[in-house]
Amino acid sequence: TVGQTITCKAAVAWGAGEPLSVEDIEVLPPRAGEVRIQIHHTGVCHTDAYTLSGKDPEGAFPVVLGHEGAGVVESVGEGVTSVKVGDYVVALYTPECRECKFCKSGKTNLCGKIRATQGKGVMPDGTSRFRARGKDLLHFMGTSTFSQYTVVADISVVAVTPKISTDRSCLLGCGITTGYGAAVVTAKVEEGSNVAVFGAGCVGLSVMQGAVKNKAGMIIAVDVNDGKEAWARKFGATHFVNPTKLSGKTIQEHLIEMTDGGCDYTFDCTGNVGVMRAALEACHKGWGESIVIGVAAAGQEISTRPFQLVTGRVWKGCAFGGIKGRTQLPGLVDDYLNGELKVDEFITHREPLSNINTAFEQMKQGDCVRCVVDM
Ligand code: NAD
Ligand code: AHE
Ligand code: ZN
Repeated sequence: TVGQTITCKAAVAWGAGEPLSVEDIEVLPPRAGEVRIQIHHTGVCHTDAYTLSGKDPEGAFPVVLGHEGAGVVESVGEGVTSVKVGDYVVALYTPECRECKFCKSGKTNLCGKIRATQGKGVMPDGTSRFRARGKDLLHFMGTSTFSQYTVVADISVVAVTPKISTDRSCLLGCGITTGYGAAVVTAKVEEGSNVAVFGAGCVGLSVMQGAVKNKAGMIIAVDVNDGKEAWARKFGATHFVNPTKLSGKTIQEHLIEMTDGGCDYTFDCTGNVGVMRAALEACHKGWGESIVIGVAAAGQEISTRPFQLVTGRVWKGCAFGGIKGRTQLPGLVDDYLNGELKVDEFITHREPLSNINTAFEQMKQGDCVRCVVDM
C-alpha cells in the first residue's frame, strides 16, 4: 500500500537569521530506499545555529534543520530491509552505505553515496519530502529532525534497542558520539598520554569522557568560561585552564610547560580558528596530534608556521568522531546501558517543540550543555 502524506508540526527556518517558525508541514511518504521516522526527541547543536545564522556555505532556505534526533520508524519505502516499522532509531547525518569507496576504504567514516544531494538539501533522488505554505522545504544534513516526522535515506538511520529512551539516544546522533569518537576512534588516545581539550561544551566534555576511557594521563580542559571547570572535572578532566587569565604567555606556552614539552593529543571543540592554531602548537614536538572538531564560519582559515608540521606535529580532523553510525552506534548504546558511557549528565535543559527558539537562546548561554527538545 502506498503511504499517506502526514501533516505535522515542524520548526521551519524560512530565512537566514530569522527565528524558527513552528507550523504545520506536510511530510510525504518515503520512496524506495527511504524511511519515515516519527521523531520523539531532538537535541539542538551549534551546527544548527551555525547554518541558521547564514554562515554555512552549504546553508539554503527554507529548510527543516536538526540533526541530533531519535524516534520510531513509521513507514518504509520499497526495498528497505535494514529497519522496519516500529524500530527505535537514531538519525545519522554521516550515513553508512557499506559499498562506496569511502565505506570500503576502512580509513574513514565518511560515506560518499548521498553526500552531494545531502549537501543540496534534497533526498537522493533530487526531490524534497517536505511542503509548507505551498512550497517545497529543503532537508538538512540528511536528517531534518526538527519535525515530528522526517524522511531519511535508509543508510542514514540505525536501529537501537528501545531500552535507551529517545531523549538520551538522540544525543548519540551528534554531540556525544562526535567527541567520544574523536578521542577513542580518531586520535586513539593511548594510556598515560597527555590530552588538552579546548572548549568544554557537549563535544569537549565527550572528548574528555573518551580520554578517560582510554586511560589518558593529564586531561587538561581549556575554556574561557570558569563555570566549565566543574563540568570538565565531572567528565574526568584532571586540570582546568582559563586562557584569558594567563599573564605574559600564550595558552600553547602554558600547556607545553604543564606537560614537559607539549601534549600528545589536543582537540579543538570551539570552532575558533585561533584556538585551532593554539591547539596544534600546544602539541609535543615529534608526535603530538591535534584534532579539529569545531566548525568554523565561511571564509575562516587556519594557519601556523609549516615548521610546526615539519617538526612532527600532526593536524587532522573528523566528522561524527570518525564513528560509523550503523556499525558502531549500537555499541555505544550498550556502553550507556552498562553504565560505561555518560549521556544523562549532558542534559541541562528541556523544551517542547513550540519553544525551540528558546533552546537556541539557551545554547548561546554558558550554562547549557545540551537542550533536548520534546517533539
Ligand atoms: P559549546 O558552545 O557547547 O561549547 C564550546 C565551548 O567552547 C564553550 O564552553 C565555550 O565557553 C568554549 N570556548 C569558546 N571560545 C573559546 C576559546 N577561545 N578558548 C577556549 N574555549 C572557548 O559547543 P559544542 O556543542 O560542544 O560544539 C563545539 C563545536 O563543535 C562547534 O563548533 C560545533 O559546530 C562543532 N561540532 C562539530 C562536529 C563534527 O562532527 N566535526 C559535531 C558536533 C559539533
Ligand atoms: N556545511 C559546512 C560544514 C559543516 C560540517 O563540517 N559538518 C560536520 C558535522 S557538524 C555536526 O554538528 C560534518 O559532518 N562534516 C562532514 C561533511 O561531509 O559535511 C561547510 O562549512 O560547508
Ligand atoms: Zn551537531
